[in-house]
Amino acid sequence: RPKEPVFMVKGKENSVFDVPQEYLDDKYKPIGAQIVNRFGEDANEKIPVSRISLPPLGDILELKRNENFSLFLPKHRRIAGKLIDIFLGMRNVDELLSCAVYARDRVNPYLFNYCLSVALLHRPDTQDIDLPSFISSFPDKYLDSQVIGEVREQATIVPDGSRTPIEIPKDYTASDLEEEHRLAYFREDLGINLHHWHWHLVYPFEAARAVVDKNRRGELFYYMHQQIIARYNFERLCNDLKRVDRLVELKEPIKEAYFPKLDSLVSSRAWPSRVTNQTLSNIRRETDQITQDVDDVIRWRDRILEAIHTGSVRNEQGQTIPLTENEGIDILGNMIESSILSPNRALYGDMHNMGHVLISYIHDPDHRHLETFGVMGDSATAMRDPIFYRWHAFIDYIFQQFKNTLPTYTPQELDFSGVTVQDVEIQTQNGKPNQINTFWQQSDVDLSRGMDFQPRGSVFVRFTHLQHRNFTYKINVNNNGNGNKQGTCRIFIAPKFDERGNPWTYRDHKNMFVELDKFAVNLKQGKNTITRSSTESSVTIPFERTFRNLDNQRPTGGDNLAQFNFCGCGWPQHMLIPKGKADGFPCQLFVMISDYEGDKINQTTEGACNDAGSYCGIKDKLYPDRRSMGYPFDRLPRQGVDTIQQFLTGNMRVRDVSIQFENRTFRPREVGRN
Ligand code: CUO
Repeated sequence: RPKEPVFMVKGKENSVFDVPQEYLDDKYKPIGAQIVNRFGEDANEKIPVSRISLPPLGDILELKRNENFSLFLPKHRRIAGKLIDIFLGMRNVDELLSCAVYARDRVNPYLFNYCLSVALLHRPDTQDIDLPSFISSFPDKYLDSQVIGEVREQATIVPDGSRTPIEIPKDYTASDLEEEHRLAYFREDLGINLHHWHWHLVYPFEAARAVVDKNRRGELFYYMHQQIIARYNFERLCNDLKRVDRLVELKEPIKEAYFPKLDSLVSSRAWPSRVTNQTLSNIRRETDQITQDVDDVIRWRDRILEAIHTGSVRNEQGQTIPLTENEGIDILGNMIESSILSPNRALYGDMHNMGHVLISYIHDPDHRHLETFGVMGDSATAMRDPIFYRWHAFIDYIFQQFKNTLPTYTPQELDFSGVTVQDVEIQTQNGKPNQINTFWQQSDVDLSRGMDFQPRGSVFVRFTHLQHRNFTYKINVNNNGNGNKQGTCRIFIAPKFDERGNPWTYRDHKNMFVELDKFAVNLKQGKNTITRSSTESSVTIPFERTFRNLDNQRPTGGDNLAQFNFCGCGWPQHMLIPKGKADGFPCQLFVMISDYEGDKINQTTEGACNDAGSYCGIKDKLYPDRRSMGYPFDRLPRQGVDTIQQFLTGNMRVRDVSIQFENRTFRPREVGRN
């Protein structure tokens, strides 16, 4: 049973809450004192919990403590919304603590953790409270169930100080007989799954309006997932697989199988698997209060496509809202996902979310086997499954349909008069120019916060992940204008050839460009040399932040803590660069300096977490770039442009680079150790 700490109190890991007797669950009331004694043995502090008038939890308790919890299920979303409101409604931190302690012992642990996390992210008075890393609260959502068993065994038998890291095998969910398994290192990467969970925590689609309605959140839903598909396709080409097929025939058998080999510590049940060639069915599951036909999804798709091709949507009042060049994509993002900001959920439905639900119940659509949902039903686990990418490729196709209706960018719009990118080079210490080196690396993560065992102490697991050598971009820019200029440097990378080994046409190539970095530059008159390290990327967060789980990993100073929670969102730095190939994978690096006049947002981002803004935005701020997300690759090319070379204006440059993969595993970094 996970222990999901109610609050992480810095330096107070050996503390217990002094819980008022009436807060205890009925079954524990008679033995309340014994419980306190048992868990208080090695406590060095009892944290007082004030008595407040306790809120009725009502139907929040309908989700039993040993069930699984999914935000994609309308019933679960509804009760989550209620619990978040309860937590947000507490008048001060003291009341919140008291309420959380009371709810903790009654409410489903996943539901509790999610709602408290959302509340802590959004309450002004909890900005300095640290959210524990989700992997240390719920390791069962990320790790092979056999490893969890070994962790428990080691924690019980081996004294703290003599424990050695437990190694997670690199290939545990399938063998190479399954060609999709070539991508397991990407799909099952801990950092990627943590990013995805965190993104959806920061951008919930249902909660109080003030929580959901963040700047351009619909557009960011489109762009962050478009980039996931671009990155996945890039990895597929590196592994001799073609781009992912979108899931377009919803009534045909699905050939991709997936056996997650995860056990839920909360339900003590295995996450369901999917065998090959299963077919989606209509869902009738009374306990989950859900009835959903596959045909509904098809109808929603057609209505959404109609809106795209007529250029407007109909809202609930019957008014017509145009899908404009700038805001249309944001409306569509909210409509397709859907979020409570959708202009009309009755008409355009809940397409993307219900796709997750239909797929996640494919093995037991009418609950006759009493099975819960598969990994597609949870944002913490969905990216493990190959079907995730087929579903999101379908979703992205619809967004692209809209983008294809927009006017193309003219050379005048794209250009930055007087500014010429002369050259760009990738430099690695002691390495070949324009070559990026990738390899395997092992790292250790402490799981002890999510496991309830005596005696306490750290238990590390060791996992193997992709990694690359840090490198530097060196960009030579000429500013022939009068005086200094400000620009935004936009760096992308894409494979040079398609899956047949042919050069791309621009129409396809543009969707393959993966954002690597974006940053403001000051250009003095004349020649400029810009150098930028790969570790500064605007899409990633450092390894330590993805896996932050010990206090010594935290940034120092109270001011930084507010940023810290939000900043758990970010693509993991170790996955910035796709795997490449042993004999070098040919790519094209793209650099553009756009005119800051067209990019700028008047705001300060001082003190706010702003280092993973490209996929995550910036906490409590506007999205830090005025252009459409994905610019300049978000639209069809102008007439006459068939290749990336023809697309370029003077302020852009493309350079051939290669990603060289070395099939070697480097020794562990000791993450989270003193
Ligand atoms: Cu992130 Cu489908 O939205 O999982």
